[in-house]
Amino acid sequence: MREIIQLQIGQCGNQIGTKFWEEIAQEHRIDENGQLIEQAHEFQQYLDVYFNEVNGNRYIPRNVLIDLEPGTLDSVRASRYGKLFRPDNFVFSQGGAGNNFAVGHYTNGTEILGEVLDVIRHQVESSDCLQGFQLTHSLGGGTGSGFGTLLLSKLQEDYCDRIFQSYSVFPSIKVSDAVVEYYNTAVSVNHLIENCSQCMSIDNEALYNICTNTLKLKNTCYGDLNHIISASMSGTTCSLRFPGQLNSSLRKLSVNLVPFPRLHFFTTSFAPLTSRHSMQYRSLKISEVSDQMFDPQNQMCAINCKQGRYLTGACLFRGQFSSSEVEKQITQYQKKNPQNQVQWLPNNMKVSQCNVSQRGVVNSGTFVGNTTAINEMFRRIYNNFQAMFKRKAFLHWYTNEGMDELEFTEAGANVQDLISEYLQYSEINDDDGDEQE
Ligand SMILES: Nc1nc2c(ncn2[C@@H]2O[C@H](COP(=O)(O)OP(=O)(O)OP(=O)(O)O)[C@@H](O)[C@H]2O)c(=O)[nH]1
Ligand SMILES: [Mg+2]
Repeated sequence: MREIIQLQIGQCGNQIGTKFWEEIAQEHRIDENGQLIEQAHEFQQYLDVYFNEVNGNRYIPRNVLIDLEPGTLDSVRASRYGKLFRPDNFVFSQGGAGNNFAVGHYTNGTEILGEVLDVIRHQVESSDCLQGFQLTHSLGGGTGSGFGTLLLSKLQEDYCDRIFQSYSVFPSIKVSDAVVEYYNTAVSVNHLIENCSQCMSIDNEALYNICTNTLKLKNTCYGDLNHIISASMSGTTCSLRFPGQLNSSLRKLSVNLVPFPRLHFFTTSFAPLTSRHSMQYRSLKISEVSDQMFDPQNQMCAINCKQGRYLTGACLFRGQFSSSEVEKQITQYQKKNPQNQVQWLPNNMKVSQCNVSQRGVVNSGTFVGNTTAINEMFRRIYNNFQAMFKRKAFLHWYTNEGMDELEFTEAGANVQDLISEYLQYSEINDDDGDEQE
């Protein structure tokens, strides 16, 4: 089979990673002890993409849970699905990275690197035909960002022909309190540009806005944000876990979505959005699902997609839709919004369908978009990074750990280049492309 190994790193990475496993275990009818609660071909045909079968009847996640402090992993172990994970796959140390990329990447992180690589190697060796790695982490703290990118670069050395997909949580001043988060983020993005094949960019700023403006929640907490993230992760991984032709592997997803190697940062959206404690009482029509999927307010990056163009996109509908209806919706959307598509990539939006519904909703949709509008999120990161860096504020915390100031300069320049590249493709229209030939 085509196995995926999931790596969850740091507090955020472990919290969203654990929610993801809860969600997909339920979709595949696996209980918290790893036993099947309902047997049916449609639920279990591709179980071995994410789960290892042990003793013939137990299914356990193929993942590694990593942190530089024990607290979050203790909570995962104590949670309802804690027993599902293989105890040997928890790797942690003491002390944490204290919101400092350099500690996760250059000092404390290096101490557990060998052990983590051993656990991963064991997983790789017991795989039949590994397709790649899926990483969950935040970019604002020290462990998910620093150790996460250290691990990515080591894995790239050993498994360079595999696909590396990350679910990376970008910081927002609305939900965090560390001043240096934009430093950690910019230096991490520098690595993600080079070492990641596809980055599902999850922006806490957008999630916070969804919770307060759309869902009208008071006192939004991480549980509320993570509920939305896990719904979208279930959606974006659906084509890998259930039968279907389109985007059925990480590699196909990359080939369909990444027209230029550096431009692999995607925004996702999910419809219908619901809060943790509410249910969707009404089943949405396909036109409603598709309208919501393309609505800027449903995007998980704080950007306005109407201000950019889609280079590529993948729409996945789940529920009881006919495939002709599904195709029609997307063709209509593209015809109505030509200014938001690049015209020089024909057939750039792929549509797929899965009959197994997402938990709690009959009909739903997930959209993964590669839009030039994402430059807006990178501009926010760059501006916040640069405001501190030009004054060298807080820099000593990083250089004291052996990090070179030059890495900051390079990271800033690389993020700036990325912004320019997105803007460049946003501006090319059809005629320009033809004239150059
Ligand atoms: N959406 C979401 N964001 C989170 C969560 N936990 C932390 N964050 C965000 O992640 C960033 C902080 O990173 P953490 O994941 O706590 O840090 P870490 O990777 O454990 O690294 P250190 O604790 O610094 O060693 C901030 O931007 C937080 O807002 C979570 O459960 N969900
Ligand atoms: Mg932490």
